Amino acid sequence: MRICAMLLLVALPMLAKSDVAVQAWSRATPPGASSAAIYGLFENNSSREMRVVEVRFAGARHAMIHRTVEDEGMARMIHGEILVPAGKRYELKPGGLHIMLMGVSAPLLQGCRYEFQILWQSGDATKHEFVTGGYGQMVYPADTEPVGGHAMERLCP
Ligand SMILES: [Cu+2]
Repeated sequence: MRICAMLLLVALPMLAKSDVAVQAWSRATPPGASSAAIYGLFENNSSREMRVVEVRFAGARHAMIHRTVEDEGMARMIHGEILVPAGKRYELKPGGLHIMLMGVSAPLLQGCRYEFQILWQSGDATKHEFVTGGYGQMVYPADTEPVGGHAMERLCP
């Protein structure tokens, strides 16, 4: 019991309440796919600029911030940055800025919610969730039918 209380005291300051509301989403991944992308709307409700330093997702080896650019008619990805001005919105969407998940260990399932973490330049670490739409999802999957009968409310591993 004493150990639990101590752990709680240590863990609490690490996950701050986020000043940035994140409505994140992704696509289901086909079996064998090793990468995925997170998109979504970032809304900064604070009076300071918020910059993402790192994204962590337990289901992937590594997460990077990418921007898709058109280069002589070919789409390619370069390093990007998530910088949300104070009081402003910032959107990550297909064909533009995204969080790239590399080394995805298990397929992302349609109609699931997954937890991930953001480390901010301010020093805050915040916890968020993304929801998964279908393979060709282009916008936030508000009305996605869960595959396999499990509810959208289900938190996936
Ligand atoms: Cu990418």
